[in-house]
Amino acid sequence: MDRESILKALYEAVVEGDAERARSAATESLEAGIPPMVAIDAGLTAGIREVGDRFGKCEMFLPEMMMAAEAMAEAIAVLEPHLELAQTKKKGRVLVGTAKGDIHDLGKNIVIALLKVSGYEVIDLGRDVPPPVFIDKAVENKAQVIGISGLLTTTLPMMGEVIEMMKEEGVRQHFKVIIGGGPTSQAYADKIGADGYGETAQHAVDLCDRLLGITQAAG
Ligand code: B12
Repeated sequence: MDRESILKALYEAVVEGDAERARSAATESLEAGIPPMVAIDAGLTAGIREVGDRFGKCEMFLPEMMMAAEAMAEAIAVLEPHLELAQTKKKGRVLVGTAKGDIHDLGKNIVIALLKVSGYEVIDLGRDVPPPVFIDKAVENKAQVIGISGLLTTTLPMMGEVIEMMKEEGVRQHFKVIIGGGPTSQAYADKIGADGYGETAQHAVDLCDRLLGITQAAG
């Protein structure tokens, strides 16, 4: 299969919620030399976005969305070990979790995978993370950056709550806070006083580099 057909197969496997096909298409994409991030972005993510659009239009329902998510996760598990380590020297420590009330974690996991291969030590707090846990774990692990992912409009205020709580506890100045995920934006980051917003996993890496003053020469 050529590159376009493989990317299409990844896309279709997610839309159809076919985990087996997703795994085999992921393996084929590796064999064809397609960079794993391209397979994730142009194949899998494109597919899951289509699923989200169809769900939004009531053309797909929750069980189908769950199967699509499972297919995507399975393919990512095949691709992730092949992401190229861009940097060996550790750049810093980042803590990442999904906001309280939100169980979406595919995007968060891609962010974590890319941060790791870009030289960051990452502490994964998982999903549905209450605001105090972000703060306690950041203090405990001496993280420099807290990354909060959120896909639900209803749970967005939880991001602002983390920042407010940090101020109350007098630790705001010790950590940079970055946000990302569907309903977030630079405007929202500004509104809640976050240090940055990233649209993609690559933006998350660029943001951390910028906030920690890391230049290309480092490493
Ligand atoms: C897959 C999915 C699910 C899966 C999640 C599985 C999982 N393990 O994650 C399941 C089926 C469980 C699910 C459940 C629900 N979902 Co849902 N889901 C989606 C879907 C289709 C895709 C999300 C996704 O994974 N995208 C792919 C990833 C790669 O993209 P991403 O998350 O945006 O991440 C990228 C960037 O945003 C960025 N990024 C992400 N995080 C961060 C963090 C930082 C710090 C930075 C810098 C960057 C960054 O980098 C990532 C990689 O590039 C979206 C549709 C959509 N268009 O988003 C709906 C969607 C998010 N879901 C929705 C809804 C309504 C629900 C449910 C409430 C449905 C229900 N009735 O139960 C539940 C919520 C349960 C809960 N409490 O959380 C709505 C949300 C509407 C809204 N605005 O609030 C959406 C938009 C669908 C729709 N069109 O209506 N869902």
